[in-house]
Amino acid sequence: MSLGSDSAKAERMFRLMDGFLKNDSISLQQDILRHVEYTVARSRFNFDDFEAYQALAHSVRDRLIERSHDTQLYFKRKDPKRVYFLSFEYLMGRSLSNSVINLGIRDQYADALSQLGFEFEVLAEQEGDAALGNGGLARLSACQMDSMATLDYPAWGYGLRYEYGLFRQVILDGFQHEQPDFWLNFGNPWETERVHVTYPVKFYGVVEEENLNGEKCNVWIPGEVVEAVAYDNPIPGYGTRNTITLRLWAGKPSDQHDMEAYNTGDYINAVVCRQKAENISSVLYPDDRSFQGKELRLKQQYFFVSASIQDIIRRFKEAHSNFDEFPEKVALQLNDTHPSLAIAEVMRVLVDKEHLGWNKAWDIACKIFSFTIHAVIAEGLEKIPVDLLGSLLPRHLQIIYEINFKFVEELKKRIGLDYNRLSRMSIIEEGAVKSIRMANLAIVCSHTVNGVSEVHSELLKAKLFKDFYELWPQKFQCKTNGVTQRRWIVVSNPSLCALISKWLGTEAWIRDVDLLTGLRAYAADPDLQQEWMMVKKVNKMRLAEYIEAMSGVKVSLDAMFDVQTKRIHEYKRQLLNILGIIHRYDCIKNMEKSQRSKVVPRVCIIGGKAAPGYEIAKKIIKLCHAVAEKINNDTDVGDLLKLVFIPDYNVSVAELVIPGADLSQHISTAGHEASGTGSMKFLMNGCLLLATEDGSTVEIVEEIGADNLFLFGAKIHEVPNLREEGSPKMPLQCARVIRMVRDGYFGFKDYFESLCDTVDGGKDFYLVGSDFESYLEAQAAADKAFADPSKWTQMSILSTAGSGRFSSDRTIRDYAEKTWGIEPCRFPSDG
Ligand code: B1H
Repeated sequence: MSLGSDSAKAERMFRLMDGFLKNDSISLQQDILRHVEYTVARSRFNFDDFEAYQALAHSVRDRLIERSHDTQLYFKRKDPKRVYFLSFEYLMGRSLSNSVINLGIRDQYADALSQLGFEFEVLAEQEGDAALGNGGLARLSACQMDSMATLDYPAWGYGLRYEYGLFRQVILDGFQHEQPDFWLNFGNPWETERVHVTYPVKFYGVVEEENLNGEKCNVWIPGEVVEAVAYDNPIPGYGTRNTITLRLWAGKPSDQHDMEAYNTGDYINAVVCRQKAENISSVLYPDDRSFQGKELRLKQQYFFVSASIQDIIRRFKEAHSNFDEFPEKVALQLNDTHPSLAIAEVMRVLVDKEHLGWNKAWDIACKIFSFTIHAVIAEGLEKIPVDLLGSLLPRHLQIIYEINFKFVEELKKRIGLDYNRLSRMSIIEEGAVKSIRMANLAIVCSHTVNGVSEVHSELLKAKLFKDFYELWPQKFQCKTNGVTQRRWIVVSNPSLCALISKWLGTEAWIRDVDLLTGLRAYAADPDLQQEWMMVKKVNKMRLAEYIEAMSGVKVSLDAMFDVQTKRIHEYKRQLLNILGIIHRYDCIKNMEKSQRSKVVPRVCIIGGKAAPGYEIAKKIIKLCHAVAEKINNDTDVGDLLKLVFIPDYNVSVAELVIPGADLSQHISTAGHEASGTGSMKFLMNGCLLLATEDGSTVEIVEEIGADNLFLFGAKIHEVPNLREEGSPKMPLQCARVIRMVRDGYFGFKDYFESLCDTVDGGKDFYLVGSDFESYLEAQAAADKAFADPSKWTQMSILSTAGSGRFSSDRTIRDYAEKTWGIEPCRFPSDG
């Protein structure tokens, strides 16, 4: 039965459904027990915390499903233009707390649970992390989904349902080891498998020309077919009934897979082959830096793109028969180049299947795609070897050649026969390995191309894509990243959330984050400062307990908690941080005892994963542990300095660490961090930043003023010259700490040699040596400010107050208005 067209009936159904699930305490308790008994299949008289969590999650899920049905039905009736967000990665973390907060029934659930003898917080801890992504890019997708739902945009997220998420990091003897993250082991209560939403995805084979009613057309005869099955994950908005969907695709064997094999008697082999289909979505690639022309990766990309495009076109066709209307109803956002095969796929469907003709199809494609670039350097851009693409997707290769041919012809008319420029701009890169430049493909087809911070967007125009910018200046935009205050304040820092609402006299900032500026008026108020410090203390206590449980190190709450948590990369310069810590240790050791009382005690916290094949990054982790071992066991230094490495940093660990940080470091070599989003989360939580003027930090400075954070280091434009100068800039202090490492002061002398070489081996590519002095000065300034609690707290309040611009609500509104051309479509109820 479809209600789409009969509005009176639909209204009635909405009203009836509203009554299905009640949110009073007794109903919630009954609901949870019902799920214990019938869903989890445990006796309601005997179940543990994990089973209680499962029942609770299913009870919440019911409410999410109801809302998501209402939302979809409403969208269907209104038929607004929708945006489809294509991302290869999502770091959703846990869903329970976020869901009940967005549904507005957290307190009701907490109350119901306590009546049953359970604590909400304890059950929430039972949930594992959904880690279907690597780092910033993936968490950004998750934050943006939250904003799209909250702002009532008719949006869908599409991605891959990896069975193994990002590896678990285990530290043994200070070395990183990777373990598989089979996150679906105990089931995933949030997702719904849509067995009826499946699409065949084809691979390999040949393209044949056929005659269709007197016209030539290309027919792709595939060599392999895999079925894509949809798994829907509800994304509830805050303060609205709207609940949108993140649809993730999983591979399933197709009945068309290889029917012949069954008939030839090789039954066992045929079954084994079928099983292979599931491998496509089995594992996330754990490297967020180097792309490799791997077949499985390309298969994953096409698999997810093809299923998504089929789904989008099916939905369009349900309500429309004329593809001229496609751009009025569909916007497709490419989150980096990873999904950019979608361009060739849309062309293939429109030309080969819908027989629209090339020009018309291209005209449509150019109106629907927009493209976000997250890369900073040319080496970070994806290139797919032509041979690989040709064998896996022969028709797509033809289409890309055709797009390129037409583009280059057009280009010649515009710029003449400047062969250097033509070859730079071509989608095809000639050379030892002939490849497809996916970014060029995406730029040529997209109506809008954006960077993720102001400096990054400028850099794209001035360097990476200068040729394209000169050709199409109107295409280039800036969409500075943002993070959701729902996850990063309301969920993860409830005490700060309550304090902010108390002083602002409203909770409206949770949907309208600009209201946070209202805190500025009270930044010097001693009462607020007192309460603010208390909140920080409570969060530090929570973090200290976690640190002790994880590493056995007891830390003092009076010390400054100085945090650097993010993926481990040379450009992010965790090495600079560790060398700075060695310097601090060295200074304390060589200090007159009487001077030590002036030292501001520090707990240095580092956390993050290194890509499994990234040797230098793994050595940085080991160095951190080796230095920690030395310092933490030095009773002479005691609480003046501690260093801890937090293992397996992920979204839920971040939720614990960020609220407890006093200071956080964002110290990439200038010009290397496209944006950085961790800094925004720390900023919202009143943590002071120690940072280089890179990525979005430049805009953070504009919002909170240079006086409220600790800046240091070379500026972007100075970096090339400094690189030329090389190691003569190495200051004595840096040479000394490197010497200590080289001499085996922390053990593992030989092992650390190549790591030291990166700094004093003559290149110092990431300018660890040349920024060292300025880094120490910034650290000294942080110490001085921390010694004055009132000043520090004022800076902390001003950090939170100035963080509004870095909400993903702002980013998403900007995309919706300036890029996608979509409008809110809010289900008519109070939420
Ligand atoms: C960012 C990536 C990335 N930039 C390749 N590029 C990947 C590249 O699996 N892969 O192949 C995965 C991720 N991620 C980050 O995006 C930037 O480094 C950050 O500066 C930025 O804040 C973030 C979000 O825009």
